[in-house]
Amino acid sequence: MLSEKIESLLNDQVQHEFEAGNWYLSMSSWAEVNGFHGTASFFLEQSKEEHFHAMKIFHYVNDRDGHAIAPSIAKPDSEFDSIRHLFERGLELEQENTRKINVLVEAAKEEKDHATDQFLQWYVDEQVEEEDLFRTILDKLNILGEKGPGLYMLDQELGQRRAEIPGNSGTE
Ligand code: OFO
Repeated sequence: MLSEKIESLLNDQVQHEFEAGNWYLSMSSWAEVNGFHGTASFFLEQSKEEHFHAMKIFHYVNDRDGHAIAPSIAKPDSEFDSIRHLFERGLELEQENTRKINVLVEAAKEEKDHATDQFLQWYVDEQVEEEDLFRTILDKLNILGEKGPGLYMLDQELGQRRAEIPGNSGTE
């Protein structure tokens, strides 16, 4: 059974994951209306992944005899300055999320909630990958440039990404 504190932190985390997903959905839309179809697909996949992360916690809370709460989700920005802006904001979101996961892990350890601690290790690893993904794309933007063929190539490459969700083929 979860303590009240852990249950509440996990429900907050459900909200954070959905909010990150909503930001990525908004970024996907901005990219699509600005003609960056590969980038739009990348962020749509990223949004699906955050939804998956949220639901994994949601089910975990109920499985541990808690009560998962469907959160209210803040409206993200809908306008962005550039492709770089999308990935810089994405990296910030991932860094914020890493901090929140770390707070949760600390709380689980303090309460000697070994099951939650172990459950969260998947998220600890995932955050390392997610931050690295965004940093790598920002590095590529620096190398390839933000216009012309370089940007076109990067957009094409971004379109290849598929969310890491069991059973996801990436097709709609
Ligand atoms: Fe849920 O990993 Fe990104 O934020």
